[in-house]
Amino acid sequence: MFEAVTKNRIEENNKSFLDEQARDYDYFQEKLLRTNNDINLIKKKINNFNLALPSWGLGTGGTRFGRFPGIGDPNNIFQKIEDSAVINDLMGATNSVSPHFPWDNVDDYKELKDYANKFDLKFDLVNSNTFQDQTNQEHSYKFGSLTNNSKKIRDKATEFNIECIRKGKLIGSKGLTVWIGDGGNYPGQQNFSKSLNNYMVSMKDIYSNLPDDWKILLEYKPYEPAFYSTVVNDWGTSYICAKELGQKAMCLIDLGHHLPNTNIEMIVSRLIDLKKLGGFHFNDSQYGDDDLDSGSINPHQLFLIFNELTEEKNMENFNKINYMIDQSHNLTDPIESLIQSTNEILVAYAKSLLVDKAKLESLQNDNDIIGASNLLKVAFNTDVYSLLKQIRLENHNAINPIFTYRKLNYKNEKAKERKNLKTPSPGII
Ligand code: PSV
Ligand code: MN
Repeated sequence: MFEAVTKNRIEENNKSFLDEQARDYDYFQEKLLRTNNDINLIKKKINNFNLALPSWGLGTGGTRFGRFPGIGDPNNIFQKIEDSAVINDLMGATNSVSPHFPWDNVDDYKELKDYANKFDLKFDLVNSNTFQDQTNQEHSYKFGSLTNNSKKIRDKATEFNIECIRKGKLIGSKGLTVWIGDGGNYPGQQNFSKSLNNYMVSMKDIYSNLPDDWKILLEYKPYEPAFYSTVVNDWGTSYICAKELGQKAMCLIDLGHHLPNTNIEMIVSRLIDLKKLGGFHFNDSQYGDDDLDSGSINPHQLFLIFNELTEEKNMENFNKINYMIDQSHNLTDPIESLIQSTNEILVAYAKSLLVDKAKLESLQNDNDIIGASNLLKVAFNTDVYSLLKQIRLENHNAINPIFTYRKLNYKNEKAKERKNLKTPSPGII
C-alpha cells in the first residue's frame, strides 16, 4: 500500500481536516454510547470488508449513442491497476481488481500478478466476455454464445470460459463470473426451453473445469442486449441452474439487473436462506441497467440490502460473498466515481450495523410496525461519515479522499504519458 500515493502526501492533506474530524467523531461516539452498539466491533467489521474494483469501470464508459473519453484515461490493465491503487491508497477498502477477458488479455499473467501485488492489490473473480465479437473472430456470438443453436459456437464459448479459468489461476483468482447476453428480440425467435438446456450443458462443461477452491457465479439480467427474452433473466433461473450445477455454483446479484420497483432486499434474503448468494455487483439505477454510481439514486435501498446481508449473527455467509462495483462512468472521472461509490457502499454497510437485530425481531414479534420501521429509520438517518473518516485516519488513508485526489492532479499528470485513444465510438463500456 501507499505505492501509488505516499503516506506523507495523504497525511499532509489530512491535516486541515483533523480538528473538524475530532469534534465530529466525539459527537458520534457519544451518540453511540447511548445505544447498545460496540464501536470497536463495528470498526472491525468495516475494516474486514473489501470491495473489488471492475477493471472495465476504470476507463470512461459510454452509451450506445456515444462515448466521451476522459483526460488521462488508462490504456490497458496495467494502468488500470495503477488507478485502482490510487483508490485503495486513499480509501483503504478496495484491495482487489476484477478483470474481464479478453479485454484484459496480456502476454504474461505472472507479470500482471506481480505488478498488482507491488501495489498490494489482488485479483478478485475473473469475468468472461462472450457478449461481443472480437476483431477477426471466426465464429460470431450474434445469435448467442453458451446457448447458441450451433454446437460449434457453444463449444467455442465454453472453451473461452475454460481459458478464463486458466488465466484466473495464473493471477491468483478464486472464481469466475459468467454473464451472457444471450436471448432474442422477437417472439418465436428462440425456443425458451432449448436455449436454457444448451446453457446448462455448456455450464456443466465449464463447471467440471473449476479448481476445487473456486466458485462460479451466475449473473442474471432481465433484458439488454436482448429485448424480448433473455436466457438467464432472473434470480429464479439463476438459482435453479446454480443448484443443478452443484456446490461451487452460486448466484450473483447485480443491482441494476432488476425491473423498476423490484424488492431486491427480499431477493437477497431468499438467496441467503437458500445458501446460494455468492456475489454482488453494486451500482445504482433510475430506470434499467443504468450503471450509475452506487448510492447516487437510492441510498435507502442500498441500506435495506445491507440490513439483510448483516442479519446473520456471526456474519459467516457475509464474509464469503464477493462484493464488487460494476458501474459505467460516462461523465465523471472514474477514479472519483469509484471513490464516492465505495464510500456510499460503506455508509450503507455501517448504518446496517447500527440496527439492533434482536430489538427488531422483538418488535416484529409484537407486531409493532411503527416501532420496527422507526428502528430502521434511526439507523438509516444516523450520520456515519465521521466513523468512516476515523477508520481511514487510523489506517493512514485519506480523511477526505476526493479532496486529496484532486490535490494530486493525477489524471493531468498521467495524460502526459498515457495515449489519448480518443475512441468516440459508441459502446457500453
Ligand atoms: C452486464 O450488464 C454486466 O453487468 C456484466 O456484469 C458484465 O460483465 C458487465 O456488465 C460488463 O459490461
Ligand atoms: Mn454486472
